[in-house]
Amino acid sequence: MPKIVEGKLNAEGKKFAIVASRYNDFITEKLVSGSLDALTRCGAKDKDIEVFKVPGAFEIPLVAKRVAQTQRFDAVICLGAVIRGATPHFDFVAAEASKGIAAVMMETGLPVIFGVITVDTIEQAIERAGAKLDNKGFSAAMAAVEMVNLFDAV
Ligand code: INI
Repeated sequence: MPKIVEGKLNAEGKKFAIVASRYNDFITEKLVSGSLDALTRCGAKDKDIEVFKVPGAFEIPLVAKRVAQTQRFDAVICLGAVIRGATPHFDFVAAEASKGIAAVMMETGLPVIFGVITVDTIEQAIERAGAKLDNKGFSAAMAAVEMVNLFDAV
């Protein structure tokens, strides 16, 4: 039987940064709420969670990098909403956000979670900002908690 190593879902005593874009804030505020719900349900305390607001998804990677470099956090959760219908430069914003967030994770060695919704329509965005597990902010935070615990176990 191989040894299987995976992260528990325990956020007690861990510190989390959320980097959230204000663009499409009717969606991103729901993602932030979903993340906070997941973190507190897993045992994180308010004092151990900080939310950093950026203008749009394009700005997320730079602030995520700066936040990660402070070494004050165990994980960074990036939240945003890029909607093709409302975005002539959708492909640029979505690509830079995803590439940039991945680069920050690899450069800093910290779990940096991709909780950016990239969709064609506002309706799809609303679906992915729904309640509990349908909420991308909730699942992104759960991924952050799992990764932090996995790091402790490796
Ligand atoms: N930023 C988003 O987060 N989502 C979008 O859908 C979006 N649209 O529609 O353009 C968007 N644009 C702003 C962009 O992220 C930057 O903030 C802006 O270009 C300044 O650098």
